Amino acid sequence: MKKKALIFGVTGQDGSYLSKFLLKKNYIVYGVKRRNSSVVTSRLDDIYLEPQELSDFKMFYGDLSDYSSINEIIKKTKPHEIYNLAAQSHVGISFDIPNYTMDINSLGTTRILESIKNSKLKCKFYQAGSSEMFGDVLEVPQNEKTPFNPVSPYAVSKVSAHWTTICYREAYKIFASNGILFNHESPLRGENFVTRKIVRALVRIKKNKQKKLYLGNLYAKRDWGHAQDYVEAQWLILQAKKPGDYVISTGKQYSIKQFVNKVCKQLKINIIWKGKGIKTVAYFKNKNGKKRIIISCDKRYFRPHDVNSLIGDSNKARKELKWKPKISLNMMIKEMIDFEIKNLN
Ligand code: NAP
Ligand code: G4F
Repeated sequence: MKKKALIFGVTGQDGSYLSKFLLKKNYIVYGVKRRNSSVVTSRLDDIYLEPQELSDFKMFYGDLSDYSSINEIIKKTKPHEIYNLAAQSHVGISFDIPNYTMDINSLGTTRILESIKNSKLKCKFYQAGSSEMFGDVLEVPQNEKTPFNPVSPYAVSKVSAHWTTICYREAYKIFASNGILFNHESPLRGENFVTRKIVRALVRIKKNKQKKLYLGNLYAKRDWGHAQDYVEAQWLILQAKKPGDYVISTGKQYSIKQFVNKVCKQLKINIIWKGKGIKTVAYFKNKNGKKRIIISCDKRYFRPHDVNSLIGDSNKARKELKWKPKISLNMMIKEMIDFEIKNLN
């Protein structure tokens, strides 16, 4: 009998990679999408095929704000594994919509766990936790024992979901595990996250389709991996003998400025940085020696409180789950550049 997986947040970056990963492993995959005014299934175009009865990938409408939809879908599908990837996942925007972020990310997780508890299903649960929970970090590098110190509504909502997952594991003996994933990117990353925004803009600047790129804090450092490697970790976490919590990271960190330099190097754009803080700019020098500014900072992209430095220690996952990242940052940047060039308009 085929295993059945249910994915909340299937239309997002990770949802799309995880669906394809699980289909390759011969699972039946049920995805939950929320109602939007426009169609948002482009990341799933290659697997979301009609008629649904003949496909191992099936879609349901549901919303993490709506307990009855969650409960109905779980009752109907009786999955062996549930992946909760659904979230208001933008940290900067969580300062603008804090109540919504808390409702979906924190209470949404409680709603799924309540439904699992009430259904009495023997089903495993994965919660998409985040390195952002470490916030103003209290230890370097960060591992499963590092205390959380969240500094955004997003991070607070994820800390709440993390502890709720542990609470249901211990109180009701549900196989419920937390991934504590550091930043992971891909060509399918949302356009308003910094890596995709940078790659897309620099490709467009190179091809004379855009004049300038505006960014926020260039000095923040992140530990960036590839979403394809990280969804494998999500699956491995649910294949472990016992439920638990796992940090997933590469163990290397770069600043936003260093990321820009790496992209420019691959695109053969010569840039010269000048200035400090919000006054930092990057010049592009053309063949005739003429200079023009192609990158500036804009107040709009700074956060009320930013996380300055994240770097993970994923030794537990490497040892217990035999997981390790396979795709390097440079390989990922190349893939992201190729994708933008192919889809240039
Ligand atoms: P993403 O691309 O933003 O995808 C989020 C998904 O959640 C989308 O499918 C979105 O649907 C769905 N969603 C949002 N609100 C919903 C609601 N009210 N009801 C049901 N679904 C809803 O995020 P991602 O990068 O794939 O990340 C997946 C998960 O991992 C998120 O929980 C994120 O917070 C967490 N995480 C991500 C990273 C990372 O670096 N990518 C690191 C650590 C943790 P629409 O398509 O309709 O918007
Ligand atoms: O790409 P970002 O928006 O990702 P952030 O805030 O690290 O959050 C992502 O990773 C988390 C894991 O740690 C996830 F939980 C979360 O769901 C999301 O996937 O920003 C990265 C850094 C920040 O320091 C930000 O201030 O880049 C800085 N930045 C500078 N300029 C910018 C920009 N971020 C964005 N989005 N846009 C800018 O123009």
